[in-house]
Amino acid sequence: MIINTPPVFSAADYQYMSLALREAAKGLYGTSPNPRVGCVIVKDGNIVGYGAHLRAGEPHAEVHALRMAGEHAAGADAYVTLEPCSHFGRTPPCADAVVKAGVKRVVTAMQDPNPLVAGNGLRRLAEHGIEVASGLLEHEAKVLNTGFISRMTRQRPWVRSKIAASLDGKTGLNNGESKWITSPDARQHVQQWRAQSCAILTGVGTILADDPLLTVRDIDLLQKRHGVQPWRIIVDSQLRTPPSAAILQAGRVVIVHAVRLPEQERALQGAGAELLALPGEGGRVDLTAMLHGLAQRQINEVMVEAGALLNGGLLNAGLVDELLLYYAPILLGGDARNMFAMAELQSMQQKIQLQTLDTRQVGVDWFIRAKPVM
Ligand code: AOF
Ligand code: ZN
Repeated sequence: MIINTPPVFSAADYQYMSLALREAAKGLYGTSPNPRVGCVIVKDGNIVGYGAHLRAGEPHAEVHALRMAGEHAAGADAYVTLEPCSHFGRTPPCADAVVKAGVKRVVTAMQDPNPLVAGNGLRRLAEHGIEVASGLLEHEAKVLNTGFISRMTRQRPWVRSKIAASLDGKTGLNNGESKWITSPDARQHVQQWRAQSCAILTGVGTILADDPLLTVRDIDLLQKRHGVQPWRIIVDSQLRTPPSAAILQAGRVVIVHAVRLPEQERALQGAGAELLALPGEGGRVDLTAMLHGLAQRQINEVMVEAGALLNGGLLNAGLVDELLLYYAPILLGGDARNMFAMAELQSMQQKIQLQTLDTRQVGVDWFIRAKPVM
């Protein structure tokens, strides 16, 4: 079997896979719940076809590329950022289409973590005498599909907590005032994270304090999402969300609660919300169960835009995969309004270690992307 031996790739292989990854990135905002996948087909050193998966239910990347290549696909090399699928989903198996087109060699960046595929696609190609190699620019392909991989392998979405704070780590004033700490540039940056998320997660405290919409406002980004707003998920153990809350107006809202209050539940459903009852310890929502519930709803990537309580709860439970921190060059002082509700540490050994993934200036603000080291 060729699949697990590390093959040696040529410089041309790297080049074509890079192009396939650029194709895949076209699906950054629009393929959910499917992965972002790109494909490039090369015959005698010429690119004869390319394509990306753009929307669930529509053709996969390989199908677009094969259609463009037509008869030139026979004897060609295909570069795909994900193992071609072998199952009937909303669309028929790509592996069969690749075989039928007479492709000679298939290079993939990564295996499909979907248990319905998981190596079967590559195996099917190899069984038909197609030369198969996997693992080229695998890291880049995985980064593009962190959320999909997380849902398939951990049965929970990838969780990014976004927090805007002053340089002394305060998210607002004690009197509740919190608009606007960071600059319009930072807020535009945030729009891109929102736009690539399947859901925005917040707490009822934020709803009561700010009455936010948590929608994608950027028209171009919303268009790339086919006009579909991300789900908005509200953690609201005691069902305190008012049915008049602005967030309910745009639809696609799930309220996750712990108590049962039939009348309030009916009022919120009447206002368009879906309800998910997940009672946990101390009358609070079980956050781990909630993330599993979101994965069951095919949510790959979650962005948390919440206050210290929910951010702290998720962090303490080890459920935050990434922090997106925006620091404004201001100082706010005070001794409340921290970024995370966390118990006072007794020793430095209890600290939460972060691994920095990215630092950059965004307008006048600083952006730090970091990963808690578990
Ligand atoms: C590929 N190429 O471009 C994509 C793949 O419901 P369907 O038919 O769209 O199938 C979705 C599954 O197919 C998805 O969970 C993943 O395993 C795979 N996605 N496969 O060969 C593509 N988007
Ligand atoms: Zn497919």
